[in-house]
Amino acid sequence: MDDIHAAHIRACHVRIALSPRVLVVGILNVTPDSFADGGRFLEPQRALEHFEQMVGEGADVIDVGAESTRPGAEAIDEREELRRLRPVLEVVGKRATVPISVDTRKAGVAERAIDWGAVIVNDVSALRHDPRMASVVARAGAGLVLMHMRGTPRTMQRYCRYDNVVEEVGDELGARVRRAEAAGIAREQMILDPGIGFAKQARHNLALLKGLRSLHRLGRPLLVGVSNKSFIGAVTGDPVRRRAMGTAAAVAAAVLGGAHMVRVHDVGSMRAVVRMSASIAGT
Ligand code: HH2
Repeated sequence: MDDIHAAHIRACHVRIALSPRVLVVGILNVTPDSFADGGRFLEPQRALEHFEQMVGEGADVIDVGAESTRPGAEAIDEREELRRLRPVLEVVGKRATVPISVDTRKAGVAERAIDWGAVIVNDVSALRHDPRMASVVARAGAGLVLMHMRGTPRTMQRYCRYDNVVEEVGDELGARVRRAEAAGIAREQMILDPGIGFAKQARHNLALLKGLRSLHRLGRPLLVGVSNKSFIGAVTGDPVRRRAMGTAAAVAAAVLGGAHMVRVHDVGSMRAVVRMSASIAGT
């Protein structure tokens, strides 16, 4: 990696972490099987069009993922993950006007994605999956999303036992922050995420949204991903294609609860929800 790219990476994620605005992270899933948009953007041309559309709609960051992490999902190997990411990241990576994050648990994928232009690694395993991930992130100086989960996407729903979910998620995230720090990653690089839908039942997700502000004790920006998730269907009875209104309410709750970034599929609509709820929160 050259010095200019390294400086660009640092500048991007520092700017993100210090932003006074609530940021909208647009989701781009180049997968055949994601729960909400699987198969829609697997074809590179369609993925690139969707990328540009989200930029046009005001996305502040775009999170590109090639492996579904929905409950029960089977893992894919590194070659396949890179095969899906490459045609998108090679085109937009260094030319995009917004920072790109890569949603991966694999160090080899993160490394290539950073070479192609990603500035943030969104690791839903919070460094538990790949022992090499911490050194890749530390060396690149990239941003790092540490998300709360127990087990793996395939097994996580076996581990939904909590006495006090808000406190336990906070404590477990705190432990991941310390682990990352011990591996040479600066706190300034980290963004924390309570992992809505990961090793949680609907009532845990609702409690986390209600109690979100208490995670400010960890001292890092909070990213929250509620978009179209099944806890919304559990409350409203809506199938995944009809969860826009439930998503809007959950995004508003996250913003009013102190989220710094929200991860959404529909950038255009949710940007308005973020602006409105952030204006109310700021008054
Ligand atoms: N949710 C999903 C995937 N990655 N990363 C973070 N940091 N936070 C989240 O809440 C989160 C995430 C699941 O959503 P999606 O990417 O739409 O689905 P799939 O995993 O099926 O591709």
